[in-house]
Parts: sequence; structure tokens; C-alpha cells
Amino acid sequence: MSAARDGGVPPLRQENLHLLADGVGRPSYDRSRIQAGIVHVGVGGFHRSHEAYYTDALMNRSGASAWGICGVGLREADRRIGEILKAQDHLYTLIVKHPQGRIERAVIGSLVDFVLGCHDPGAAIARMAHADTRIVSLTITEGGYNFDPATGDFDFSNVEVRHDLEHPASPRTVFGFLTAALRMRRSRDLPALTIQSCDNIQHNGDLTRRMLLDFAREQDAELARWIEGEARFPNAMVDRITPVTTPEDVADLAAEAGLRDEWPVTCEPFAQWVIEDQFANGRPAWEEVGVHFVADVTPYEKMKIRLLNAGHSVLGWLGAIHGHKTIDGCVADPLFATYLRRFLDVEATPVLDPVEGIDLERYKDELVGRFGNPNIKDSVARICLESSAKLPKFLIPTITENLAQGGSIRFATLVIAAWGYYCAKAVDGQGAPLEFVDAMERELHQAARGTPEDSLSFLRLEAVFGDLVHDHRFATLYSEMIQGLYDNPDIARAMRALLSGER
Ligand code: CS2
Repeated sequence: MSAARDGGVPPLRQENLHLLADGVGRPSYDRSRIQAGIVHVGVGGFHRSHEAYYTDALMNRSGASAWGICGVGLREADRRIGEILKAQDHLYTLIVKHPQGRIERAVIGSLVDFVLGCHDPGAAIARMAHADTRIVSLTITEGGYNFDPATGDFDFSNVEVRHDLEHPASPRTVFGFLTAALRMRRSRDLPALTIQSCDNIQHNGDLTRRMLLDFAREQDAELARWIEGEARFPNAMVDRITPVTTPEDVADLAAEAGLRDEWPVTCEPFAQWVIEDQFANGRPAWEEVGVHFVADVTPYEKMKIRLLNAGHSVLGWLGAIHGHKTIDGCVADPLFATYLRRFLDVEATPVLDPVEGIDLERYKDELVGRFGNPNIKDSVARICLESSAKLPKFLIPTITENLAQGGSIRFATLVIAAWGYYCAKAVDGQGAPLEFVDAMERELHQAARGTPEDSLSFLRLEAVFGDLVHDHRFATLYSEMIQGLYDNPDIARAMRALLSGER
């Protein structure tokens, strides 16, 4: 047995699995026989609660030994997860927290390797180009797709992209890695790949395809044509609320499971994955474990992004300014719960398309229940981070579509005003400092601090708002709201006023 660490609890690794407490799930399949048919870029909590979870479930059910996952990290920040996974034979524990308190724990075995691409680009390219690899999946965040928000084209001004064009064998961006791997596959006469995006962007596959082709064309037009003809980019809707793992989660798990996992993942019981069935070179039979394959994912992704992700941002920004720390804390506050539901009903739903087989009212009821799960302490800070990449996808389209059809915009507009207030001040309504994590932090701050002299200053940030500042109805309402917050930053008062129809 391995040397005991930390209060005598032995570490999670393959040879110690027999020490797991009863009731903790574990791989029932022979992990030594698994080949890595999938390379996944971005092994964060979400990948581990979602794709790796579904793939492990499939392996438990029917083997699927061709579909193990090799994780790839492209950033220095991924080093830690790589080291922990390596020390744990790539095993980790998924902790599913039910609303009534029940906790399910299972060791997941579908990850079988990890490569830190920023440390060894050649190794990551070789993995993607390996004959066993058939799918490269991505969770690179909504901000990772490198498009110019004004034109929708690939942003060639990005310094990392310039680097990749000049150094094709040692890339830094996902597009550089994918292009290098596809070039290698083509030269070896191997089939192309399926590139499977798992980020919350409508038509995430189409976007990935467009960005990759733009980049590849700049390097090698003929290669780009081959990718265009041979690779596949299925659109997909992904869903499972996965909060940040806390030190308490790590300690509780060690006490309950009998093995110490340095980085387990916690999540809600709900999980959903809807994928367009277009794969270049085979796929796991994920439908056996609840994944939904459809011809067109558009209505599902729109529903999820405009209700769940936008609903999160509504609670996140209003909650941050108010001083709520968690999403379940927001939902337990009747003012926030009512406000959320009004936003969903009055603004988000009217601009959704019907989704076959889904009752939207039930979906929303269930959503509010999921947000309210008191055991998922999803932090408001997690929701607010990288909002410059999220809100243009989650919330702003609902505003623009409602503007076009004369619908209500006030509940969403207050969220933009709360964000603008925060970006200028970086404090909540009581003056307490708030954390700020956003790739566009400098631009946001610069744009926002022109307020209140120029009440539309924040909206002039075209990279986020496009030309929304020129919409008279929106600009007037925003301007009133942001002035109102500068006069009195009590967001609850502003929310109550909207609900009672004073505005
Ligand atoms: C959240 C998502 O990041 C966010 O703002 O809305 O991470 C959300 O929890 C997931 O998409 C749930 O599927």
C-alpha cells in the first residue's frame, strides 16, 4: 500500500482502489486496456463532470475501450491539474450533491493521460495526430475562440496567433495545435478529426470550424481545404452546474471515501448533452448513457444559453452588487427569485424558438430548483468572471431581439447597468471590494469610468456591445438606470422598482 499522507488517508490511485469505502463508485472496466480515442483540451471541472463522466459511464456499461481521454492543457495554469492527475493515475472523484443532502461519490476512470502543451507542444500535437485519436474536444471558455466581436472574423491581431503563424511547430493557441496536428495526420494519410466544442456558445461547432479554417488558410490554403472537406465540427449543447472545488470538498471526501483525492469535482445531479450527429471518424455510443443525438441542436442550445447561462448572469451581477455570495443564496432571497423568474418569463422566453419535446415552463421551474440546490454553493464570483465573453452570448442577444420586436428589456438592462457600475467602481453596493477576473478588465474599466459624466460611456465599448449604444430606447433606459445606481447603489431598491412596474 502507498505511504499514507495527511492524517493516514492513502492517496487515490489505481493500486489503492480496493481501499475505497463502500458505496463509492469506481471503474468496473480494465483501465489498462483503454486507448485514448479522444484528446480533450481544457481539463477543468466542467470537462470532468460532463464528457469524462459520460464516457466513464459508457465504459462501465459496455467497455468502449477505444474512447479513453487524453487531457491537454495549453496554459501554465493547467500544470497543477496535470501533476495531480499524473500522481493519481489520472483518476479523480466526482461528487454529486443532491438538493435534499444525498451525496454520491464515484471515482472516474475515463481519463488515461495528460499532456501539458505549453511545456511540450510537440507531445500535444503528436497526441492529436496519433492514429488512435478520432475526436479532439474542447472546453476553452467562451472567450477562447478568438473572433473579432465586431465582424465575427478570426482575430489575426492577437499576438499569440501571430506567434503561431510564425512558429507552426511550437504553437500556443488551440488553433495552432489543431492545424499542426491535422497537417501531420494528412501527411501520414490518417483520417481527419472530429473537433467537438463543449463551450456555451450558440453553434459552437460552426464557430470552431470557421475560426480554424480562417487560421489554417493563412498558413496553408490547401491544408485548409482538406480540413474543410474531411473534418467535422458538431454543434452541441452542454449542461451541468459545476462549482469551483473547495478545500472543504477535498477534506470531506478524504474522510468519507477512504482515499485522498487532491482535486475532486463537485456537481449537481442534472446533466445534459445534446449533439449533432456528425462525426468524421466514429464516436462513442454515448446515447447508451443518456446523451441525445439530434439533427439540429439550435433550439436546445439557444434555450439553455438564454435561460440557464443568462439566468446565472442575472443573479450573478445583481447578487454581486447586493452582497450575495452564492447562487443558491440569491434564489433563497424572494426578491431575487421573483426577479429571475420575471426576466425568464417576460424577456428571455418570448424570443426563444419552440423546442420539440420540451415544455419551457417545466424547464424554467426545474432551472430555478437547480439554482436553488443548497448543497451546490456555486459562487457568484465564478458566474461573474469573464463576463465580457459571456454576456454578448448569454444576455445581449435577448436585449437586441426584444428591441427588434418591441419586447420588454428592463430586467436585462438593469443587469448591464449593475455590471457597468461594478466595472467602474469594483465595489458592491455597501462599498466592499469585489474580485475582478476578466481578460478585458482594462478596457471594461476604462470604458466604465467615464460614467457618470457621460452616462453611455460603458456602452461605447464596441467589442462587447457592438452598436447597441445607438439604440435610442436601450440607451435611454440604461442611462437612467446607471445614473440611478450612482445616486443610490442599493440594487434591491432598483429591482423592486422594476418589479412593481414603476419604470
Ligand atoms: C455559468 C456556466 O459560467 C457561467 O456563467 O452559467 O458555467 C454554467 O454553470 C454551465 O454552463 C452549466 O451547464
